[in-house]
Amino acid sequence: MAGEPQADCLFCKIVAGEVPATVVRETDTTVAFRDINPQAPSHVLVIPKAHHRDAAALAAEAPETVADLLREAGRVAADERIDETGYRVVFNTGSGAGQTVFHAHAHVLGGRGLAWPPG
Ligand code: DGP
Repeated sequence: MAGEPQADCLFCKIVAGEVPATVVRETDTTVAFRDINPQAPSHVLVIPKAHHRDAAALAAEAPETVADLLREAGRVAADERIDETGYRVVFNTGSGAGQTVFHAHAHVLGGRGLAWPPG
């Protein structure tokens, strides 16, 4: 069922505390933790605690949580002090776009120049 924890999902295991992560923020509906393979000096993932396979599924299945996620992305940026220089919020959606973990997550990236268009 949409939103239920999935036994084979890495990010559900991080939410459950079964896989360690460096958590920087947490709310009733979201967790933010440092990416294990940072692509910028500041690289934090913000995820819904409930399992949804990608951003589009999250928006369809739990639209109120999209607002929570984006609010937390902004708070992460402020905490990381990348809000004044500029930062990027990225939802890789589908394997062709680089999604490797199929539990919705926003990448919050900053602390260096960010080229456009992205690769
Ligand atoms: P994506 O490729 O968009 O699905 O992003 C998945 C991100 O998850 C990727 O940047 C690396 C990160 N990641 C993968 N495994 C772990 C892990 O065990 N811990 C943490 N903190 N991040 C992970």
